[in-house]
Amino acid sequence: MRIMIINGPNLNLLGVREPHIYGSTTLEAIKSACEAFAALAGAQLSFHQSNHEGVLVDLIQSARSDADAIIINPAGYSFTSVAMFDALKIFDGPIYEVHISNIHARDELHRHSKLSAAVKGVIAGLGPYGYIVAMQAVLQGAGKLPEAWPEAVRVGPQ
Ligand code: CA2
Repeated sequence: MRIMIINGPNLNLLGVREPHIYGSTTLEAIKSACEAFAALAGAQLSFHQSNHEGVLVDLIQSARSDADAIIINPAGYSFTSVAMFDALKIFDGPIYEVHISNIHARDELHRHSKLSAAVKGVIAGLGPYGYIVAMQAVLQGAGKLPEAWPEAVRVGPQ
């Protein structure tokens, strides 16, 4: 299973600015943890960040040939980007939207993601661990969690 993780604008500053909202974990630390989880779960991972909407659209389009699933934290573009919405709509595989903070508990500007209508699931408010949960959800949904993992994790409630 090839998973592409895409991060939007300003997330390169994670852990450096506004730790009271976004915590003290850097994007590099999130990348390392996602790589460790991918290795454990037997998945392939590519991890990206860009501050540019067009580059993010190109990445989403490239996932059509390079990935089986997308995990995206669109950051500020969540609330504005029709171009990213359109690109996500033409991806065939599962897409999970991740937000480190609970966007539903934020101010009006940060509350309604335009992109959520184009994704399978939204994970918000779990901090950086949300990325790991999203990877687990992708693999569980595809029946690709390792056989050796406990049924409660691999299958969940039936
Ligand atoms: O909680 C999230 O993951 C967000 O997508 C982060 C976005 C925000 O616009 C969304 O409402 C929720 C902002 C990312 C900005 O990242 C910064 C990191 C450090 C310092 C300043 C901004």
